[in-house]
Amino acid sequence: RRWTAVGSLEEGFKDRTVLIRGRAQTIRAVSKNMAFVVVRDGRNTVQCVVTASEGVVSQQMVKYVTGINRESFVDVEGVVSVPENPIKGASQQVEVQVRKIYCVNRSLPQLPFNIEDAARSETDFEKAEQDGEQLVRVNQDTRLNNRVLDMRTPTNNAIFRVSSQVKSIFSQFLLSEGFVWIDSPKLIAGSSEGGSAVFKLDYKGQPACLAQSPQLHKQMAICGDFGRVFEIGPVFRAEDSFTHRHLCEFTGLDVEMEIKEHYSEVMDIVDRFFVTLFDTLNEKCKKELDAIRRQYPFEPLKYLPKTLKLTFEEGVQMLKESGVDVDSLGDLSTETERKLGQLVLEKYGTEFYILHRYPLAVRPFYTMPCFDNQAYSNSFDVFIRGEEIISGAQRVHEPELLTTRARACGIDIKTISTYIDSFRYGAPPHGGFGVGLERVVMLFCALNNIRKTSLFPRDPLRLAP
Ligand code: ATP
Ligand code: AMO
Repeated sequence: RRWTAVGSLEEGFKDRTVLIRGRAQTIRAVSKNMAFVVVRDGRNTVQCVVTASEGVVSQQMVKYVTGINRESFVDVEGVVSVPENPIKGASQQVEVQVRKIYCVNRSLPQLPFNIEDAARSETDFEKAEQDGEQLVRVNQDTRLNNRVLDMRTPTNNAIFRVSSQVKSIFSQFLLSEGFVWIDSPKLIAGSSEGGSAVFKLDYKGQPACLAQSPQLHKQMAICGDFGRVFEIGPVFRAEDSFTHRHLCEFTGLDVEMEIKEHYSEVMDIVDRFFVTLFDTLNEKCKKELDAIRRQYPFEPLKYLPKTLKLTFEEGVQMLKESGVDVDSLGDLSTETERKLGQLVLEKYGTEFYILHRYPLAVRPFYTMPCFDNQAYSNSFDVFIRGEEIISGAQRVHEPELLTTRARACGIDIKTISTYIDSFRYGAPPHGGFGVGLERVVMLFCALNNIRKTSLFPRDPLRLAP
């Protein structure tokens, strides 16, 4: 039997008999002789009309159709027709005049929420209010508690297709630049980043933790002479507070590479990768971005063909000139980062930029101090719409300095001794960076919460589904 995808149904199919499979999104009885079923297949929907007519469709069949539960899987055989008026509530502008319909698998009669309700935009709510109509709002917890249903909205379908593209473009770009795709362990003896945000566990009687990043092992792969490596993998952070941009588990896109002369070689990869990423997403994911925009409107990201680089000192200067009080050797708060994002946009016309030469005191122990001024470091953060998506740096490749720096940052040397030892047989100068996948998708699409771009988000209160 030949199956037709709902998304391909168009006027050219007029009078053809087609067989489609999808979910019964809505079922509406008009009379005992007529019912409408909107069938959804992925992101696309088509209106199917069931009309009782002698010898073709019985009244009994119309009754059967009205008894199908929403979200059940159905097979529909019917003839394509083109109505005179535009069809509201379906993506395809043709109808299917049903000849046969089978329920392949039933959904429960009561849904936690309707897919159309979960797919509404603010504009829909405003319009309904003007029309004196009452629409149902589906809150985030209800959605996340029933994530499988929530995934069925066109917006969510599109978000995770964009996310898939980001990983694909990332790996293709790096492979073409001679990087080797590695996998590092997630069960490790000591914390990777330091600090308290680490999940501790028992490893057959030994204390262990879940990797806070592939940091130590990606650097060890460089000591093993791979030259340039990258990884796509889970990153665990025992965050203990709620924000719109922190998860307890996220997907890290990590890069590490030998440096010949300067950490700008690493920033050059960031620049070229992200310009390629944004260009490709805008070109290849047009449909997905439009679908996301229909529910959550956003302006396309403003970026330059060559990424803007500012030093931390220049950033601090811009903030001070605009009247913001900042510590020139401290970290930037979330709010100050946002403010700087606005200032950069006004002055340089970009919402994507690199801020480098951070104060050493606010960076992890493995960060290389600046050669000309030890108060600063060969490090950088990268921002989209005023929020951080990347941290990166040149690393300390000299074992004695690395030990001193780790001790100074309060790290128990015993737990990272194999890491430090790997620098004792000659290590090349190197650097790299880590990107948070969920943040990139969230900020590229100007979404307001990282839980929207994580398929099954993990936060301090959520471990299921
Ligand atoms: P990274 O870990 O790469 O630095 P980040 O976005 O968590 O990424 P931080 O440097 O840790 O950035 O923090 C930047 C700012 O974000 C902090 O000054 C603080 O205001 C805020 N912040 C960080 N972590 C949390 C958290 N768990 N809860 C609330 N706010 C946080
Ligand atoms: P950092 O800790 O800055 O650096 O993490 C890198 C990037 O990961 C993302 N990120 C997060 N995303 C979601 N939830 C979180 N809790 C979270 N924390 C961080 C951000 C951040 O920019 N080893 C270094 C990278 C390196 O230097 O190579 C590191 O992990 O987008």
